[in-house]
Amino acid sequence: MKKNLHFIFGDQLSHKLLNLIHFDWQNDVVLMCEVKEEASYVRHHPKKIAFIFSAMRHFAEELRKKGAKVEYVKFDDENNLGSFDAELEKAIKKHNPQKVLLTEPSEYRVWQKVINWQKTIEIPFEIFPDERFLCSKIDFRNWAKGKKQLRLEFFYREMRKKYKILLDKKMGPAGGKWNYDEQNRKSPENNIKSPKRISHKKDEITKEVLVLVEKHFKKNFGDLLPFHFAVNNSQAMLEAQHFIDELLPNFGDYQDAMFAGEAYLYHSLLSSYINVGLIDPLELCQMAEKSYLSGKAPLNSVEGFIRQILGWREYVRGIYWLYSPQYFESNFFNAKNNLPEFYWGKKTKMFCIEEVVKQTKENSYSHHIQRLMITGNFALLSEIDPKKVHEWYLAVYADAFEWVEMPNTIGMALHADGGIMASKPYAASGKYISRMSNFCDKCSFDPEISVGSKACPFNSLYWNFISKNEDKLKKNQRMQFVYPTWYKMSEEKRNQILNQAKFYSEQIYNNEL
Ligand code: FAD
Ligand code: DLZ
Ligand code: SF4
Repeated sequence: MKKNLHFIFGDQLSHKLLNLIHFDWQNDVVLMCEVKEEASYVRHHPKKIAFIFSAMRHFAEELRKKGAKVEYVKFDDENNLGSFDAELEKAIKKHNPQKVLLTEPSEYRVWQKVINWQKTIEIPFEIFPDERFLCSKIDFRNWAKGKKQLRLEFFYREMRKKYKILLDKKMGPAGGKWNYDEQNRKSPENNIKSPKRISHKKDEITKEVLVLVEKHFKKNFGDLLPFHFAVNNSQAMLEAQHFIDELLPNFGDYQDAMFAGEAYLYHSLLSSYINVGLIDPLELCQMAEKSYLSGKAPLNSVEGFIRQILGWREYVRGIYWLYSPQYFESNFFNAKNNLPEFYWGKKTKMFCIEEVVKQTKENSYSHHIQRLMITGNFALLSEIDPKKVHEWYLAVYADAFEWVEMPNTIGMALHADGGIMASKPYAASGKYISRMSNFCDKCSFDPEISVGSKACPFNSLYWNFISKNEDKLKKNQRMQFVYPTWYKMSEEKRNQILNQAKFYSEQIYNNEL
């Protein structure tokens, strides 16, 4: 009896993969490999590499326990050839399979490899859709067809109906509204303190991986230790249940809040687990819905959480595949600056940036509003080249895979796609940051001041951005109140602000801010 070879990538750690459903437990072989090419296409945070390698090794063990033969190539194996191409070729030579089976990779880069294998390798490939995603690429394309604007809200409503999540008896939205976002913008309170998070005991597999990562990746930005990540499905589900029971009730209220020293607030920290396959996104939405139906969590929290997963997560994946590869080149504002060194931990006087970068370095995590309104907003206002910003986000976060990171960075944070994803740029001055966080209380700059030595850099950079991009933004309906405010200022004031922005831009360029 001839065998098949199943190639499983590092973000496909799910027993529900369609190719595994076709697995012949008597004969077939699984190939998994830790390769230099994947571990270094950007300088990934050490925690991210440790998490992925440990989760891969645990998944391989689970498959072995179920009776599968697994060809697992460790990063420091002597004969590791360093790339998917070479390891696949080696495994084919060794096992002489009838066919190679795999689930479509999540990223365009790896998809190009698969296309190339089909052309150059003589044995047949069978490629399965990735059904962990709740909207297929074709369904998204069909939804997008003929639409002038691809707005999340309408896509999200379709997804709620398709999966019958949070619907009333008449198939309308539970509680009468589809979206409770306006209830999810509470400012932080002074004594905010979120519940303690679950930490997992490190087993021998994780300990071995930590030694390996320390040896090979210690020059990458980020702290390897302490390492708290779940590395298998049962640990990840413990975290999911803990989130649903202890944190979800407050998730909505504090979704947009930022607080110094509180990196996680009421966010779930589940993105990395969902993205690599340790948690099934639909199951998680159903757990959240159950919590609402049993009266444990309020609707604004549950709807807000489900919208992120059933809505945003699927929507950004749809956008990524609809517009790849041209999306990679988007640069609507023609931004060309380098990423300042303080994104890599060099000291800055701006407390908000310093705090978010510090949390990122320590945890390989930062919550959505910090990614969008602090590091993302600053990159937008200071005209940093989208490719450089994209590489930073892809490197530093444990949940970063290009299909989800790129639309969020290029589209949502930088508006570099010219408005495919967001109807207006998420540009904001220091006043927004002051309202949604306690960062400004700890900063030497003042969010109320735009000119002078105490002026918050976000303020003048914001108006500079508005002024410079007037031709691109003035006609935007959602910016209609911005330009009258700018022109209501005296010419002298406007010039002072623009000079201040010039001063700060030079400081940023010289890494002096
Ligand atoms: P929660 O706030 O608890 O949200 C619940 C879940 O919803 C998340 O686990 C995630 O699966 C999903 N979700 C929420 N927002 C989004 C979104 N905008 N897009 C897709 N899924 C979403 N998310 C990633 O998974 N990987 C990335 O590389 C990534 N890069 C980002 C870059 C930028 C510039 C921005 C603005 C956002 C990015 N996001 C990314 C989206 C979001 O910030 C993270 O999903 C979220 O912070 C993860 O933390 P959490 O699990 O605690 O999320
Ligand atoms: C992110 C990552 C890293 C750091 N290393 C590996 C690896 O060595 N082997 C592997 O199979 N996957 C790795 N990954 C995740 C892959 O980049 C991910 O599977 C692809 O992005 C799929 O498109
Ligand atoms: Fe950031 Fe400005 Fe507030 Fe300082 S004053 S924390 S730079 S927004």
